[in-house]
Amino acid sequence: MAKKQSRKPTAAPEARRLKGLVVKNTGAWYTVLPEGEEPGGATVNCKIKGAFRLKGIRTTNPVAVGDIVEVALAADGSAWITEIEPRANYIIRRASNLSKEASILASNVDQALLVATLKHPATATTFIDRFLATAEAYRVPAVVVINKIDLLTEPEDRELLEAVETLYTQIGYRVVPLSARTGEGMAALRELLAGKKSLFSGNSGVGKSTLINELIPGLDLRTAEISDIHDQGMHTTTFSEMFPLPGGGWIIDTPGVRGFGTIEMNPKEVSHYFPEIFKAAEGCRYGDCSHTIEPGCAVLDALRDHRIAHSRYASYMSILADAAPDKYRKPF
Ligand SMILES: Nc1nc2c(ncn2[C@@H]2O[C@H](COP(=O)(O)OP(=O)(O)OP(=O)(O)O)[C@@H](O)[C@H]2O)c(=O)[nH]1
Ligand SMILES: [Mg+2]
Ligand SMILES: [Zn+2]
Repeated sequence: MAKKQSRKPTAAPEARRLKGLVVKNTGAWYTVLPEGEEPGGATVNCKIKGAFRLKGIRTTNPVAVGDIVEVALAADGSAWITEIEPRANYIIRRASNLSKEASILASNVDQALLVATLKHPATATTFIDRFLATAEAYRVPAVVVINKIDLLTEPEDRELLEAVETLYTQIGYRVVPLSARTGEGMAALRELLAGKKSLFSGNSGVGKSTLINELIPGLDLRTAEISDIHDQGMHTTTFSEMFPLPGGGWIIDTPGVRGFGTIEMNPKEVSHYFPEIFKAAEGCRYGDCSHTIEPGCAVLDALRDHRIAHSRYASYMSILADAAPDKYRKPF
């Protein structure tokens, strides 16, 4: 006897799934650009479900701008990130040297640009070096952008700019001095960014959002004058967001940061993230030389001969002291 085909009860609507790129992180929710959608096209706002953890590190944002994620769309219109694809790379920053909490600035980037200024505000060299060392640790190519060169009107300002340029260029970093205000140097920046996914990071008030407004016509990111009293930015940008560049490529604007606590590093590794110190260390008498007090230390020799800059060595010591506070002391 033929079995009578019973009609299936209407199943609860299956959650639809999609894959996409996280282009914005407000802390409360994430904006995802679905695969196949043009950059700048329609996006989906998502929450997260489940525990996403990086091995051994507590992060304030388990999902980061730049992540490729899987999203489940429910019938009621809500959307959840359910999975993150393995990241090609990422950059993490600890809120401070003592803090255990870290945040992922962005993932899957081609390069990380540190936007610095020599005046209004003046970026500390330790801040630059901590950023560069972190980028080295994550093998993300880093570039030093020096904005607001229109303010460098005094001869001694120009000398400082030249010294900073020479210092970082000699180590092997690309340095791009420019002014978002006058447009000087902007062509070099455009060339550097074309077709790439670039993270913009730096202190508050250095002009990250202003630069991005210049690069993307029609974009009107909020910017703000720096405080006269403290000569510091006002923390105008409050979340990370990725914008498509006309002609291809992406830029990630991030909130300005005060300090740059490096990720926990093994004290033995710290010198690996200072290319010129690492290179000089080949000549040290002892293989496990910490370059602090050892006899026959080629790094200390180079420091004495000014082949290694004091500011860089001070930054090295400061990260080393973070890595092993009971063994090493901060230089300042
Ligand atoms: N003189 C001069 N001022 C600039 C230049 N670029 C930006 N500024 C000014 O610097 C101030 C801060 O710029 P923002 O773009 O808000 O800085 P930001 O880095 O995005 O700051 P946060 O979002 O707080 O991290 C604004 O008043 C800008 O007009 C420049 O090249 N020259
Ligand atoms: Mg900003
Ligand atoms: Zn040494």
